[in-house]
Amino acid sequence: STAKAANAANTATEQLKESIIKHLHSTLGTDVNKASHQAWWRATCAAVNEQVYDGLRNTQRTHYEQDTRALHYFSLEYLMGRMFSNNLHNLGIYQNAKQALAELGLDIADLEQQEEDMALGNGGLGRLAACFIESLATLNYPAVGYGIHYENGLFQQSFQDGRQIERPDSWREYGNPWEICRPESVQEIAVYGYVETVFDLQGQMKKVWHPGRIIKGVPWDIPIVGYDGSAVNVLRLWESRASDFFNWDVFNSGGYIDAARENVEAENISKVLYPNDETDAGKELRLIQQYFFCSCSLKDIIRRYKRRHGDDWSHFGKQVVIQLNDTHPAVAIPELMRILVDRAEMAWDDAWAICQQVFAYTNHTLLPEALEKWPLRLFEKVLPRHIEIIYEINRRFLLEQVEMRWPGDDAKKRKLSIIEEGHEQMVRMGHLSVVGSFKVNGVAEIHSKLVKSDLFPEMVALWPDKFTNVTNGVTPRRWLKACNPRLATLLDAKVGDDWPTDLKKLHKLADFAKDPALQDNFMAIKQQNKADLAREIKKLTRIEVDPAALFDVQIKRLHEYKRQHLNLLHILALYRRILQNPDYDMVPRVFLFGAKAAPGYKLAKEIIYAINKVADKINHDKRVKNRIKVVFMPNYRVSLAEKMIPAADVSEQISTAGKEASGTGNMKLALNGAITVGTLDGANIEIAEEVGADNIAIFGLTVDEVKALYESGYNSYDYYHNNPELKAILDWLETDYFTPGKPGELVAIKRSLLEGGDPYLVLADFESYLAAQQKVDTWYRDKALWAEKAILNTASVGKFTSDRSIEDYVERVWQLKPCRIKN
Ligand code: 26W
Repeated sequence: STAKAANAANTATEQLKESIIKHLHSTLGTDVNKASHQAWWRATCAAVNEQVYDGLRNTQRTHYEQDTRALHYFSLEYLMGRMFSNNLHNLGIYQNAKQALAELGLDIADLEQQEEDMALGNGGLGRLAACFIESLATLNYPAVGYGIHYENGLFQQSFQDGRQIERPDSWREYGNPWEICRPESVQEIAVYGYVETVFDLQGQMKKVWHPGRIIKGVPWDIPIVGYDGSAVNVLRLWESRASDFFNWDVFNSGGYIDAARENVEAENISKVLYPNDETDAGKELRLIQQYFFCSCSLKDIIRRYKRRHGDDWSHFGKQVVIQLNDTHPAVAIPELMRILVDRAEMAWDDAWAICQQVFAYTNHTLLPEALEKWPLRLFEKVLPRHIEIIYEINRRFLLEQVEMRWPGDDAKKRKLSIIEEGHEQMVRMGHLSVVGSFKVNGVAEIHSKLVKSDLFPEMVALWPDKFTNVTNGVTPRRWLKACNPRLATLLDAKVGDDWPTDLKKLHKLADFAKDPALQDNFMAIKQQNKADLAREIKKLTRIEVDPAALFDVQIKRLHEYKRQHLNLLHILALYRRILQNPDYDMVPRVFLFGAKAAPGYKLAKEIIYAINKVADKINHDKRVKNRIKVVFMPNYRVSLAEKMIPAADVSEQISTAGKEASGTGNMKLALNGAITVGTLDGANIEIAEEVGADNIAIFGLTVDEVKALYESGYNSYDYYHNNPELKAILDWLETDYFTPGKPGELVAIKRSLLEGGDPYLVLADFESYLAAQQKVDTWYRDKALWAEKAILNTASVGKFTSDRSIEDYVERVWQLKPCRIKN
């Protein structure tokens, strides 16, 4: 039977080879003798797509025949990264493709690098959506992801003299082999205009929306391949276009130039992803983006439903569930109400009952500046009918729920109203989402608790069962099997090759954590991954690092609450100790950063600049004798994360307790054998529970201690004056030591930590952070001890597969059944 298997593999490899050559000729129009890596990559994608499309057709046919209940994931962001190696792995043909390409004289790694990242997201929230749709396909759940087909994804980052420069990301300038345009499923949506009140023949009052503009939505489908012969679902992304029909009268009235201008405006809607992470931009175009894709997607869902059930709405809530990825798509709630009440002429109560069966909402952040609020005037201008519907939702909510529960309590009504009163009235999208949904979840245990206690306590009093937790997860297919093939091969041998779909199996590894043979293998793999990354670092930054040093990694969006500047203060403390004591004994460390700052976030950009300037000084200081290297990797993105994570020894998860909803990078790094230095925040708490206190370096104030400190009146100057080392390094930043001839260039950090009041308690956690780092240094000196801890991290984090998150959603929220795909 091994001979049979080898034969089958040979055939698969031969067939792939033939198909690649066929596509090189007939799809790419080129020849083996002159094809570039780009052409070979495209030909290989086309060959792979033959199998992807078979799975896609089978899946769609099976779902249609069985009329399955399906999940519809609504998200403004999908951070997919590259699709090539994941599609190959999930189809089970990676080794065949590698072999086929080798026989054609090509290295599969060279082809992989040809693909632009699909970076249609900012950070955690967008990457979570990508992991979830992959797990949904793997677990055979009927599901569609809906979003926007941005022409430009998250900006590309480079550094000029240490400062962040942004360039547009035109990821599909030369086309993208993974997407299929579906002109047959175009939708039209309306914005602006006014609402007229009319009476029909029976004297019934009706609202008629006369739109100001019509926009066309063109769907692009990205097939999402499940692992190991399971479903192929779709991610459907909408591109905006000017609607030809509507503009006819503008043309006819001689307004050719005006019509052309309007075309540009319509096409602007899907032009660019807003690069803000955790700050609400509050811009008109952003609201239109949200409405555009929600409306297109709802119409698409309803079209598919009607194909089966016609005008009978009674099964809609049984067939359709919609998950709102944060409040960004919350406008879907009044839009479905509009469709049901105004278009389908349903009674309000019946329509509302359907909405409440259909929507569920995930909260991803508690930061006040990230909670979306729209100025009521703006909302009214863009969506005049929807604001009326929101008023009515709010009126009934305040009357039937709030007044019933707290009679005569106006303060409660003010606090709970979907419309915030004040100098400028605002629409609170969080409130709308909670009122309109049947379930609300946070993304880690602690975060879900805080959603209930701090964000929506009264809503919990009204509807205790509405609130739940689903701890985030990551797909082990991308974040272990594909990105760390050496470790994946070792795991296949040690625990069996079904760990990618049954990640708890990794726990078998724990029995061998003290076994010197396994320790040697495990650490040799880490060493090779570090050598690979060292080469990449050299290529990208010209900086030489020693793969034998400890690799300390902080990769995530740049934000004060994530405290990259706390990491910087640690680096400065070590550097200063070396200058004061040339023989200062420390394990050599390479500090690696990867982070993009929102283009308008001044202090975040100053932190990048400071890290780059300090890096430059330290990396060139002979006295350091390579005990410290600091590298800020440019243009951090999914494909770079895939190179950094397998090479990490230490994972920096150092947010102020209570601020990081979950984190998912923490899970990826631990899975690949990195040891976490972290606060008791987000999923760190659950990671600590899984790996055990000996295998993680926890430091800093807890959520309760943070609250108590704020309440008692936090004064960061106390820490500055009481800790001479801390004072010295903060004062250092004000000199011209790191920016010769330009004193004060790095003062922004010191200012925010002192005059600015240190809102994220960096100085309060400094001492405890340094102690945790000292502990890590001590651990690392004992090779066997470190290996054991690293192995136990990989062995213990099976809980954090996104397959488990999806099963939790299915059980607690979605109530779906898996659907076996028939060939
Ligand atoms: C309106 C502007 C805006 C844009 C994006 C506000 C907020 C966001 C996201 C909610 C930010 C985000 O990505 N949050 C992260 O979500 C991850 C997935 O649940 C969590 O792991 C992170 O802790 C959380 O910061």
